[in-house]
Amino acid sequence: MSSHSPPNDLVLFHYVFSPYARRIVWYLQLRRIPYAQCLVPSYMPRAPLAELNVSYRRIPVLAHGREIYCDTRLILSTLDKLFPPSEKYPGLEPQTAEAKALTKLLIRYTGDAGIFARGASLIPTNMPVLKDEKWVKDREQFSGRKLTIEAREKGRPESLVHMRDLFVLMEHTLLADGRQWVLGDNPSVTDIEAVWVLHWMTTMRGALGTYITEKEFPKTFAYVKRFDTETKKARGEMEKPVTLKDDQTVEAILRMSLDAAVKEEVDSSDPTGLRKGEEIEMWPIDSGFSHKDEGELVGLSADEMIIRKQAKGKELRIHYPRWGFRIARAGDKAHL
Ligand SMILES: N[C@@H](CCC(=O)N[C@@H](CS)C(=O)NCC(=O)O)C(=O)O
Repeated sequence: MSSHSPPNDLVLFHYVFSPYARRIVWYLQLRRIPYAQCLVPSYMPRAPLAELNVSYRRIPVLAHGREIYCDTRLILSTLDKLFPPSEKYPGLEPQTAEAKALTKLLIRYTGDAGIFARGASLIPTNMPVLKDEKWVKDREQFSGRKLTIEAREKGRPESLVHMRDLFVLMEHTLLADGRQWVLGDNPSVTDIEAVWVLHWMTTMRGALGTYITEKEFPKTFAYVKRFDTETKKARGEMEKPVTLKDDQTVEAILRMSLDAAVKEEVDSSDPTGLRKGEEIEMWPIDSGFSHKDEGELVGLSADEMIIRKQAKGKELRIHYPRWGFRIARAGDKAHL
């Protein structure tokens, strides 16, 4: 294997302090799935993604060969399909119907119901990143809101109260009986959905102030530490990710194949009425919405939309989930 051949054809675009990206890094570690990574800046522009003609601006993004997957929920479900549980790659999927439902609802709660956004508003105002004008401008464009220090300070009490709700949920329900992991004896993807915001908040000095403490939430703080130890142990037991430079990343991805297992099917009963081969635009609804990917619609189901694009004369396919995203005919102003 040359150093430019990503293990398992996987390249993860991320930056190390992205809480969303950690969800994927932990998943790959806990399952011992080797991968390559391309470390990108924490704000735009991101040259290798631009060269690949990917407009989506959020992190992480996962390339599997020339298939580009956006959004952690779609990335996780795709990895589940690509790597069914085996001795080599132990499974993390919840098994019972209740556990599957809990897992889905946890990400709706932490992601869509705003716990992550509350966390972002709790980044202490003395953090260097909030003094970096480029970063602040970038995030204002990303969220569509002004990010002044005064507004952040003013919003802090409300955000702390909302954040506390997550700690109460963990301490007094999911971990109340003293269990090690949400589903019992072993870590699962349900723990990733439960822990990611907790981990981010408890490891960021000053984020929680004196309102949310280890003294009041001992089981929850111990759980986060246990998860951290477990993922570090897993990391030590697997191949280190291969880190590719920007040009190596673009070259490696364009040299790999499209995945023959990806079906180009457009559901004819889809309520949008869109048809295969139409030129469409797709974009996220909640943040990063000014970056739209345009291309030929080749796949549409209740869970996923797929377009075909060209990058440097090569075809690639970009995959978005349906949840939290919008799709429309290119140039159709009616949806704006
Ligand atoms: N729903 C998305 C959210 C991803 C997200 O918001 N990521 C943050 C980083 S943690 C981001 O992209 N921030 C703006 C940026 O890095 O450009 C997912 O599940 O992947």
